[in-house]
Amino acid sequence: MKHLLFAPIIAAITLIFIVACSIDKSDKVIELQMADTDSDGYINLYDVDDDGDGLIEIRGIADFNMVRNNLDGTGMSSTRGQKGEIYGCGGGITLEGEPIDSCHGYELVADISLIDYAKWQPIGSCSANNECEDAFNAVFEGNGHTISDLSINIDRVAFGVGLFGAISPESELRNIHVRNSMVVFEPEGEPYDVGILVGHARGAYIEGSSVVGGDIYTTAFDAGGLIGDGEGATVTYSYVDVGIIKGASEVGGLIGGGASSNILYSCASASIIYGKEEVGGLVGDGKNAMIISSYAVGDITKGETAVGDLAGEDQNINVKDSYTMENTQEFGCFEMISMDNLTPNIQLAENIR
Ligand SMILES: [Ca+2]
Ligand SMILES: [Ca+2]
Ligand SMILES: [Ca+2]
Repeated sequence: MKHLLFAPIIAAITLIFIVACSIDKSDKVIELQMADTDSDGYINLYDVDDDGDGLIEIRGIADFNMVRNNLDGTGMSSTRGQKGEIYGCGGGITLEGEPIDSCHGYELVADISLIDYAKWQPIGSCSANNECEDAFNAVFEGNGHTISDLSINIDRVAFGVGLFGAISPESELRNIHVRNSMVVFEPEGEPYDVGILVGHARGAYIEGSSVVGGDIYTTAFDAGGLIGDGEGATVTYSYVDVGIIKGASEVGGLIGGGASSNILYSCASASIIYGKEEVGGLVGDGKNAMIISSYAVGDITKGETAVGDLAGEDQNINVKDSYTMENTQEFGCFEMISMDNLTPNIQLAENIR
């Protein structure tokens, strides 16, 4: 019975501790907001780029939605097509010691769930297959954070469908991890360019990113787990581990239309990839592509003509140290890349860029 005497005391101490912690926590938040981390004269509360690296911090879904308003990443805008807030853009220095005095993109500082968006509107678009004035045209650094529960269902013809619809050749997407996606895009007509991370990414650069868990059902040409149309794009250290990828033609695990693309240290795994023509485990159309140390996991491709476990169309393709593995059950891409001890060779990637 003696311990009962202590119960109210313990409860009181616990309560005091909880209250003290919450005061301490909110004090810390205020302290952080009042600080000027990059010493540029703007306290963090008003600085859109606290760390001064030229990338605007994205702290949650509201911020992420604003990316579509300023596709050049020069400011944080709540109005479509306007530059928006630029207070504190930059403030730090580049690796070369040059001062950074403007913003050129965004960076995630938290994981984001899109669970409340039953029909996500892709960021950036093309008005026709290759007319992409409204493409995202900046850097998006994911800092290893996840964007989960992406759901896209579009019933009109569009060009560029994905988390990002279309990105420009000058764009870079880095270290973004997309989890648990469903992309349905089956309109009447001739739609193009569907990928879970990005629909249209001709000539762009994508590094250290992944798509895990998800399906694509589309009647579009150029459909891929990571990128729909990645002609001339460079993809490094990225992987896809998904279920079904169904497209019209040029359908691939990593990239659908990947003519002249550079694929390095990357991997794709799907339960099935199918389309009519140019269907590949890694890339659908791999004409003139360069594939180095990259993999497709599984014997999973189905189509009528130009079907391959690694590449569908493989005219003039340049493949080094890349292969397919017929065991989707035992190993996914992440395990494959880990097992193979792929030493990150950023130097090589930068040379290619
Ligand atoms: Ca500052
Ligand atoms: Ca920043
Ligand atoms: Ca700043």
